[in-house]
Amino acid sequence: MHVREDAFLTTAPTGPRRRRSLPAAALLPAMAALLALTLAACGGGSDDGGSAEAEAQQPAETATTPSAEQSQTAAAPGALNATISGTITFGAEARREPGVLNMEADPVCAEKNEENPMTEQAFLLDESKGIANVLIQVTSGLPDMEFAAAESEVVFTQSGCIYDPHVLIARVGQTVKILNPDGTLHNVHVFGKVNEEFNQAMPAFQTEIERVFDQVETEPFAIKCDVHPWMNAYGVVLDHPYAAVTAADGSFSIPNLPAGTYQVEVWHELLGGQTHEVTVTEGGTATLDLALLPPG
Ligand SMILES: [Cu+2]
Repeated sequence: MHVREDAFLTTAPTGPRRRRSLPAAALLPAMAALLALTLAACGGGSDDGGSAEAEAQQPAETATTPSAEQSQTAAAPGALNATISGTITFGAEARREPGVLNMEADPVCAEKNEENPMTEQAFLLDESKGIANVLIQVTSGLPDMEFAAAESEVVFTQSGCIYDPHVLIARVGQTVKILNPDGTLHNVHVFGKVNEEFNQAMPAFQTEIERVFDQVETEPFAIKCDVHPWMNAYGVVLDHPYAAVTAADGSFSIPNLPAGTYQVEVWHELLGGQTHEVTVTEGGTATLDLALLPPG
């Protein structure tokens, strides 16, 4: 990671092309083979997540056999209309409620949270045990293609003395706008392992800084505030747009994929990570519903 020294980035950086040793000429047969595998193994998701329940369903229309010509069409990486979506829930029988954060160490933070005390962000369950802040990312299987450009910036806010979002997805080269509207001292300590670690104080008067991550880093790294020990978040840096963080109800959606078979990593800071193979057909939606269990 490095400090952006130029002015505010107004044009969206284009993500780098996927580095892959497979020659382009070999891609079409390979994709056709993947499609054949998809058709042969209806409902072909697999689960290597041990006790977690995994389900990766094919849409009903994949039961019909397309012509060879249609197969060629489906294999073309240009058709970006497949979706992987699902809901991540907490699989244990008993609910676990997040603790209320005690912010008395900083009167500014305490006052901001006086009426609606903030809870831990690590374990937010809705009434159906959907878990927020689970990271879902495609980790392999993407063809050699030009990915959609990143938004010009992603915002990471220190608001009410917590980080928002709790799990940050940034693209390589994308501006990360870090805001401090709290009127108190924060510091942003990013524990990158591939990207350079950095630690920058943001006094009350410093309401905005910008950073850029310059390396792919798919293993979530911690982001902490050394001033307020309850403030923590996680981040990844990707060279493609195929990742999501679950919403308050545990749902997620990764759209605009080409048809294919992908390794999809699901990660939660307390419940760990697991990888699932998901096959999705052109125009189809593959469902990845998981019930995560506490480790051990
Ligand atoms: Cu802070």
